[in-house]
Amino acid sequence: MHFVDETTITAVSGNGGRGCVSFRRERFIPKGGPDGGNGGDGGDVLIKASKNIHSFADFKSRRHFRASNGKHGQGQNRTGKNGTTLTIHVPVGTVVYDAETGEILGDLVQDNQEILIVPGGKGGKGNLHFVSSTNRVPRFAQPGIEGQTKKLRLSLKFLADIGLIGFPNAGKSTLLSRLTSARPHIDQYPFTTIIPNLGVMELEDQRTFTIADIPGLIEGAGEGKGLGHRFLKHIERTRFLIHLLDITYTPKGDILEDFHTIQNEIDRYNPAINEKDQMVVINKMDIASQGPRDIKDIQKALKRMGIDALPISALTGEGLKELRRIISKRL
Ligand SMILES: Nc1nc2c(ncn2[C@@H]2O[C@H](COP(=O)(O)OP(=O)(O)OP(=O)(O)O)[C@@H](O)[C@H]2O)c(=O)[nH]1
Ligand SMILES: [Mg+2]
Repeated sequence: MHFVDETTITAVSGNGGRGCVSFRRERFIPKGGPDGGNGGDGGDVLIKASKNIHSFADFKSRRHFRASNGKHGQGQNRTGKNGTTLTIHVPVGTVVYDAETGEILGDLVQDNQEILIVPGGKGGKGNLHFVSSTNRVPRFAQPGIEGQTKKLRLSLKFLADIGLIGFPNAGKSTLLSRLTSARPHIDQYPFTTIIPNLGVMELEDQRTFTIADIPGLIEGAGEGKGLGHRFLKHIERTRFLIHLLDITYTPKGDILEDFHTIQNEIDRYNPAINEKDQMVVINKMDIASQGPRDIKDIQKALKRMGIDALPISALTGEGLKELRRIISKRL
Protein backbone atom coordinates (compact mmCIF):
# COMPACT_ATOMS: atom_id res chain seq x y z
CA MET A 1 0.00 0.00 0.00
CA HIS A 2 1.25 3.44 -0.86
CA PHE A 3 1.12 6.08 1.79
CA VAL A 4 0.93 9.68 0.58
CA ASP A 5 0.09 12.42 3.07
CA GLU A 6 0.71 15.54 0.95
CA THR A 7 -0.63 16.25 -2.49
CA THR A 8 -1.99 18.96 -4.73
CA ILE A 9 -5.07 18.65 -6.89
CA THR A 10 -7.17 20.95 -9.05
CA ALA A 11 -10.91 21.31 -8.66
CA VAL A 12 -13.04 22.91 -11.38
CA SER A 13 -16.75 23.50 -10.98
CA GLY A 14 -19.17 23.21 -13.88
CA ASN A 15 -20.22 26.13 -16.09
CA GLY A 16 -23.76 27.39 -15.87
CA GLY A 17 -25.87 26.65 -18.94
CA ARG A 18 -26.83 29.48 -21.29
CA GLY A 19 -30.33 30.98 -21.07
CA CYS A 20 -32.36 30.46 -24.22
CA VAL A 21 -33.80 33.03 -26.64
CA SER A 22 -36.93 31.49 -28.07
CA PHE A 23 -40.45 32.41 -29.11
CA ARG A 24 -43.55 30.31 -29.00
CA ARG A 25 -44.41 28.81 -32.38
CA GLU A 26 -47.92 27.56 -32.49
CA ARG A 27 -50.35 27.12 -35.30
CA PHE A 28 -52.67 30.10 -35.71
CA ILE A 29 -50.49 32.26 -33.42
CA PRO A 30 -48.09 33.94 -35.85
CA LYS A 31 -46.17 35.91 -33.28
CA GLY A 32 -45.90 33.85 -30.10
CA GLY A 33 -44.41 35.37 -26.98
CA PRO A 34 -40.95 34.64 -25.59
CA ASP A 35 -40.53 31.19 -24.05
CA GLY A 36 -36.74 30.70 -23.63
CA GLY A 37 -35.91 28.70 -20.51
CA ASN A 38 -33.06 29.21 -18.03
CA GLY A 39 -29.77 27.39 -18.21
CA GLY A 40 -29.02 24.78 -15.56
CA ASP A 41 -26.45 25.43 -12.82
CA GLY A 42 -22.98 23.97 -13.15
CA GLY A 43 -22.01 21.18 -10.74
CA ASP A 44 -20.28 22.00 -7.42
CA VAL A 45 -17.08 20.37 -6.29
CA LEU A 46 -17.08 19.12 -2.70
CA ILE A 47 -14.43 17.49 -0.57
CA LYS A 48 -15.67 14.84 1.81
CA ALA A 49 -13.89 12.89 4.53
CA SER A 50 -14.20 9.14 4.66
CA LYS A 51 -12.90 6.83 7.36
CA ASN A 52 -12.34 4.17 4.72
CA ILE A 53 -9.57 6.14 3.03
CA HIS A 54 -6.17 6.30 4.66
CA SER A 55 -3.96 8.29 2.34
CA PHE A 56 -3.87 10.33 -0.86
CA ALA A 57 -2.37 7.45 -2.85
CA ASP A 58 -5.30 7.43 -5.28
CA PHE A 59 -4.55 10.97 -6.39
CA LYS A 60 -1.40 9.71 -8.08
CA SER A 61 -3.47 8.69 -11.08
CA ARG A 62 -5.97 11.53 -10.94
CA ARG A 63 -5.25 15.12 -9.96
CA HIS A 64 -7.83 17.02 -11.94
CA PHE A 65 -11.44 17.05 -10.84
CA ARG A 66 -14.08 18.74 -12.95
CA ALA A 67 -17.79 18.81 -12.24
CA SER A 68 -20.14 18.69 -15.23
CA ASN A 69 -21.68 21.78 -16.83
CA GLY A 70 -25.30 22.86 -16.60
CA LYS A 71 -27.25 22.28 -19.82
CA HIS A 72 -28.50 25.22 -21.85
CA GLY A 73 -32.08 26.37 -21.49
CA GLN A 74 -34.53 25.52 -24.26
CA GLY A 75 -37.72 26.75 -25.84
CA GLN A 76 -41.11 26.10 -24.28
CA ASN A 77 -39.58 27.41 -21.06
CA ARG A 78 -37.57 24.28 -20.47
CA THR A 79 -34.79 24.74 -17.90
CA GLY A 80 -31.49 23.05 -18.66
CA LYS A 81 -30.44 20.21 -16.42
CA ASN A 82 -28.07 21.08 -13.56
CA GLY A 83 -24.56 19.72 -13.67
CA THR A 84 -23.74 16.89 -11.28
CA THR A 85 -21.94 17.59 -8.02
CA LEU A 86 -18.49 16.08 -7.93
CA THR A 87 -17.31 14.77 -4.56
CA ILE A 88 -13.63 14.20 -3.86
CA HIS A 89 -13.07 11.69 -1.08
CA VAL A 90 -10.18 12.16 1.34
CA PRO A 91 -9.09 10.60 4.65
CA VAL A 92 -10.40 11.91 7.95
CA GLY A 93 -7.72 14.30 9.26
CA THR A 94 -7.23 16.09 5.94
CA VAL A 95 -6.48 19.80 6.05
CA VAL A 96 -7.45 21.54 2.81
CA TYR A 97 -5.46 24.59 1.75
CA ASP A 98 -5.88 26.96 -1.16
CA ALA A 99 -2.57 26.17 -2.88
CA GLU A 100 -2.22 29.72 -4.21
CA THR A 101 -2.99 31.78 -1.10
CA GLY A 102 -2.15 29.23 1.60
CA GLU A 103 -5.49 29.90 3.24
CA ILE A 104 -7.05 26.97 5.12
CA LEU A 105 -10.33 26.12 3.43
CA GLY A 106 -11.28 23.37 5.81
CA ASP A 107 -10.15 20.81 8.33
CA LEU A 108 -12.02 17.55 7.96
CA VAL A 109 -11.94 15.92 11.35
CA GLN A 110 -15.04 13.75 11.15
CA ASP A 111 -16.24 10.94 8.95
CA ASN A 112 -18.61 12.25 6.23
CA GLN A 113 -17.77 15.88 7.00
CA GLU A 114 -17.74 17.85 3.76
CA ILE A 115 -16.86 21.29 2.49
CA LEU A 116 -17.82 23.11 -0.67
CA ILE A 117 -14.66 23.87 -2.59
CA VAL A 118 -15.95 25.59 -5.73
CA PRO A 119 -19.61 26.30 -6.43
CA GLY A 120 -20.91 25.60 -9.89
CA GLY A 121 -21.62 28.61 -12.14
CA LYS A 122 -25.23 29.75 -12.12
CA GLY A 123 -27.26 29.11 -15.21
CA GLY A 124 -28.27 32.16 -17.30
CA LYS A 125 -31.88 33.36 -17.45
CA GLY A 126 -33.80 32.69 -20.62
CA ASN A 127 -35.56 35.49 -22.51
CA LEU A 128 -38.89 34.65 -20.86
CA HIS A 129 -37.43 35.96 -17.63
CA PHE A 130 -36.83 39.39 -19.14
CA VAL A 131 -40.40 40.09 -20.24
CA SER A 132 -41.56 43.37 -18.74
CA SER A 133 -44.16 46.03 -19.41
CA THR A 134 -41.61 47.96 -21.44
CA ASN A 135 -40.18 44.98 -23.26
CA ARG A 136 -42.67 42.28 -24.14
CA VAL A 137 -40.41 40.55 -26.65
CA PRO A 138 -36.86 40.50 -25.24
CA ARG A 139 -34.47 39.10 -27.84
CA PHE A 140 -31.74 38.39 -25.37
CA ALA A 141 -30.92 35.93 -22.64
CA GLN A 142 -28.09 35.61 -20.11
CA PRO A 143 -25.07 33.47 -20.69
CA GLY A 144 -24.26 31.03 -17.90
CA ILE A 145 -21.62 31.94 -15.33
CA GLU A 146 -18.38 30.06 -15.81
CA GLY A 147 -17.22 27.51 -13.27
CA GLN A 148 -14.30 28.32 -10.98
CA THR A 149 -10.92 26.67 -10.72
CA LYS A 150 -9.11 26.17 -7.45
CA LYS A 151 -5.77 24.54 -6.85
CA LEU A 152 -5.72 22.75 -3.54
CA ARG A 153 -3.01 21.49 -1.30
CA LEU A 154 -4.10 18.59 0.84
CA SER A 155 -2.23 17.67 3.98
CA LEU A 156 -3.12 14.67 6.09
CA LYS A 157 -2.56 14.98 9.82
CA PHE A 158 -3.52 11.95 11.85
CA LEU A 159 -6.14 12.42 14.52
CA ALA A 160 -4.61 9.83 16.84
CA ASP A 161 -5.00 10.01 20.62
CA ILE A 162 -1.49 8.86 21.43
CA GLY A 163 1.80 9.43 19.63
CA LEU A 164 4.88 7.23 19.95
CA ILE A 165 8.19 9.03 19.62
CA GLY A 166 11.81 8.12 20.07
CA PHE A 167 15.05 7.26 18.34
CA PRO A 168 15.04 4.76 15.50
CA ASN A 169 15.12 1.18 16.77
CA ALA A 170 13.81 2.12 20.24
CA GLY A 171 10.94 -0.34 19.86
CA LYS A 172 8.05 1.97 18.90
CA SER A 173 6.57 -0.35 16.33
CA THR A 174 7.02 -3.32 18.65
CA LEU A 175 5.11 -1.45 21.33
CA LEU A 176 2.38 -0.50 18.85
CA SER A 177 1.99 -4.14 17.88
CA ARG A 178 1.74 -5.04 21.57
CA LEU A 179 -0.88 -2.47 22.47
CA THR A 180 -3.01 -2.60 19.34
CA SER A 181 -4.07 -4.96 16.59
CA ALA A 182 -1.74 -3.20 14.14
CA ARG A 183 1.01 -5.36 12.63
CA PRO A 184 3.71 -2.93 11.57
CA HIS A 185 7.02 -4.04 10.17
CA ILE A 186 9.58 -4.55 12.94
CA ASP A 187 13.27 -5.07 12.44
CA GLN A 188 16.60 -4.72 14.15
CA TYR A 189 17.68 -1.85 11.90
CA PRO A 190 17.11 1.85 12.44
CA PHE A 191 14.56 3.45 10.10
CA THR A 192 12.53 0.31 9.70
CA THR A 193 9.40 2.39 9.83
CA ILE A 194 9.37 4.74 6.86
CA ILE A 195 5.72 5.68 6.91
CA PRO A 196 3.54 6.23 9.99
CA ASN A 197 1.47 3.37 11.36
CA LEU A 198 -1.85 3.66 13.14
CA GLY A 199 -3.34 1.18 15.57
CA VAL A 200 -6.40 1.01 17.75
CA MET A 201 -6.02 0.05 21.39
CA GLU A 202 -8.99 -1.31 23.26
CA LEU A 203 -9.10 -0.98 27.03
CA GLU A 204 -10.94 -3.22 29.45
CA ASP A 205 -13.59 -0.57 29.96
CA GLN A 206 -14.27 -0.74 26.21
CA ARG A 207 -12.80 2.65 25.48
CA THR A 208 -10.64 2.73 22.35
CA PHE A 209 -7.67 4.93 21.58
CA THR A 210 -5.75 5.33 18.37
CA ILE A 211 -1.98 5.24 18.54
CA ALA A 212 0.34 6.69 15.91
CA ASP A 213 3.82 5.24 15.42
CA ILE A 214 6.03 7.55 13.39
CA PRO A 215 9.50 6.96 11.91
CA GLY A 216 12.32 7.37 14.40
CA LEU A 217 13.68 10.83 15.17
CA ILE A 218 17.38 11.68 15.22
CA GLU A 219 19.43 14.74 16.06
CA GLY A 220 18.75 17.29 13.33
CA ALA A 221 15.28 15.91 12.63
CA GLY A 222 13.81 19.36 13.28
CA GLU A 223 15.81 20.59 10.29
CA GLY A 224 14.81 17.66 8.17
CA LYS A 225 17.45 15.02 8.94
CA GLY A 226 16.23 11.47 8.68
CA LEU A 227 12.57 10.88 8.06
CA GLY A 228 11.08 11.89 11.35
CA HIS A 229 10.32 15.53 10.80
CA ARG A 230 8.33 14.89 7.68
CA PHE A 231 5.95 12.92 9.83
CA LEU A 232 5.96 14.99 13.01
CA LYS A 233 2.72 16.58 11.86
CA HIS A 234 1.04 13.27 12.60
CA ILE A 235 1.65 13.69 16.32
CA GLU A 236 0.69 17.37 16.36
CA ARG A 237 -2.92 16.53 17.08
CA THR A 238 -2.37 13.73 19.57
CA ARG A 239 -3.36 14.26 23.19
CA PHE A 240 -0.70 12.16 24.82
CA LEU A 241 2.87 11.35 23.90
CA ILE A 242 4.80 8.24 24.83
CA HIS A 243 8.51 8.84 24.49
CA LEU A 244 10.41 5.57 24.16
CA LEU A 245 13.97 5.36 25.42
CA ASP A 246 16.12 2.33 24.66
CA ILE A 247 17.99 1.38 27.83
CA THR A 248 20.55 -0.58 25.81
CA TYR A 249 21.50 2.10 23.35
CA THR A 250 22.39 5.66 24.26
CA PRO A 251 24.04 7.51 21.36
CA LYS A 252 24.90 10.38 23.74
CA GLY A 253 26.18 8.00 26.39
CA ASP A 254 23.47 9.10 28.79
CA ILE A 255 19.83 8.23 28.51
CA LEU A 256 18.71 11.62 29.82
CA GLU A 257 20.74 13.35 27.13
CA ASP A 258 18.96 11.22 24.58
CA PHE A 259 15.67 12.28 26.03
CA HIS A 260 16.65 15.94 25.61
CA THR A 261 17.88 15.37 22.08
CA ILE A 262 14.43 14.23 20.96
CA GLN A 263 12.71 16.98 22.94
CA ASN A 264 14.89 19.61 21.28
CA GLU A 265 14.16 18.25 17.83
CA ILE A 266 10.44 18.37 18.50
CA ASP A 267 10.75 21.90 19.91
CA ARG A 268 12.48 22.99 16.75
CA TYR A 269 9.60 21.69 14.68
CA ASN A 270 6.73 22.85 16.88
CA PRO A 271 7.15 23.65 20.59
CA ALA A 272 3.43 23.11 21.16
CA ILE A 273 3.97 19.37 20.80
CA ASN A 274 6.10 19.23 23.94
CA GLU A 275 3.40 21.00 25.93
CA LYS A 276 1.27 17.91 25.59
CA ASP A 277 0.81 15.46 28.37
CA GLN A 278 3.63 12.94 28.00
CA MET A 279 5.42 10.09 29.67
CA VAL A 280 8.62 8.18 29.15
CA VAL A 281 8.80 4.46 28.62
CA ILE A 282 12.18 2.86 29.22
CA ASN A 283 12.22 -0.07 26.83
CA LYS A 284 14.22 -3.30 26.42
CA MET A 285 14.47 -3.91 30.16
CA ASP A 286 14.78 -7.63 29.40
CA ILE A 287 18.32 -7.09 28.15
CA ALA A 288 19.29 -4.08 30.27
CA SER A 289 22.62 -4.23 32.05
CA GLN A 290 21.52 -1.56 34.50
CA GLY A 291 20.15 -2.58 37.86
CA PRO A 292 16.99 -1.38 39.57
CA ARG A 293 18.97 1.38 41.32
CA ASP A 294 20.04 2.89 37.98
CA ILE A 295 16.48 2.81 36.74
CA LYS A 296 15.29 4.51 39.92
CA ASP A 297 17.86 7.28 39.34
CA ILE A 298 16.62 7.82 35.80
CA GLN A 299 13.03 7.89 37.00
CA LYS A 300 13.92 10.41 39.70
CA ALA A 301 15.70 12.68 37.27
CA LEU A 302 12.75 12.66 34.88
CA LYS A 303 10.31 13.15 37.73
CA ARG A 304 12.12 16.39 38.56
CA MET A 305 11.07 17.54 35.08
CA GLY A 306 7.54 16.44 35.86
CA ILE A 307 7.71 13.36 33.70
CA ASP A 308 6.80 9.84 34.78
CA ALA A 309 8.95 7.02 33.46
CA LEU A 310 7.97 3.38 33.31
CA PRO A 311 10.41 0.53 32.62
CA ILE A 312 9.00 -2.06 30.22
CA SER A 313 9.93 -4.70 27.73
CA ALA A 314 7.85 -4.46 24.59
CA LEU A 315 9.31 -7.83 23.66
CA THR A 316 8.41 -9.87 26.74
CA GLY A 317 5.43 -7.79 27.74
CA GLU A 318 6.87 -6.80 31.10
CA GLY A 319 5.26 -3.57 32.36
CA LEU A 320 2.64 -3.40 29.62
CA LYS A 321 -0.25 -3.96 31.99
CA GLU A 322 0.93 -1.01 34.04
CA LEU A 323 1.35 1.03 30.87
CA ARG A 324 -2.24 0.34 29.84
CA ARG A 325 -3.37 1.34 33.31
CA ILE A 326 -1.48 4.64 33.11
CA ILE A 327 -2.87 5.38 29.62
CA SER A 328 -6.36 4.59 30.83
CA LYS A 329 -5.93 7.01 33.73
CA ARG A 330 -4.27 9.86 31.83
CA LEU A 331 -6.58 9.93 28.82
N1 LIG B 1 15.24 -7.30 23.66
C1 LIG B 1 14.30 -6.47 23.26
N2 LIG B 1 14.24 -6.10 21.97
C2 LIG B 1 13.25 -5.26 21.59
C3 LIG B 1 12.30 -4.74 22.50
N3 LIG B 1 11.48 -3.92 21.84
C4 LIG B 1 11.88 -3.93 20.56
N4 LIG B 1 12.95 -4.74 20.39
C5 LIG B 1 13.70 -5.01 19.17
O1 LIG B 1 14.29 -3.80 18.73
C6 LIG B 1 14.34 -3.74 17.30
C7 LIG B 1 13.64 -2.50 16.81
O2 LIG B 1 12.26 -2.55 17.11
P1 LIG B 1 11.17 -1.68 16.31
O3 LIG B 1 9.89 -1.87 17.02
O4 LIG B 1 11.25 -1.96 14.86
O5 LIG B 1 11.78 -0.24 16.62
P2 LIG B 1 11.24 1.18 16.11
O6 LIG B 1 11.40 2.14 17.23
O7 LIG B 1 9.89 1.04 15.53
O8 LIG B 1 12.33 1.49 15.00
P3 LIG B 1 12.22 2.44 13.70
O9 LIG B 1 10.98 2.06 12.98
O10 LIG B 1 13.43 2.14 12.94
O11 LIG B 1 12.20 3.85 14.21
C8 LIG B 1 13.66 -5.02 16.83
O12 LIG B 1 14.67 -5.96 16.54
C9 LIG B 1 12.84 -5.46 18.02
O13 LIG B 1 12.63 -6.85 18.06
C10 LIG B 1 12.42 -5.14 23.89
O14 LIG B 1 11.66 -4.77 24.76
N5 LIG B 1 13.42 -6.00 24.18
MG1 LIG C 1 9.24 1.35 13.68
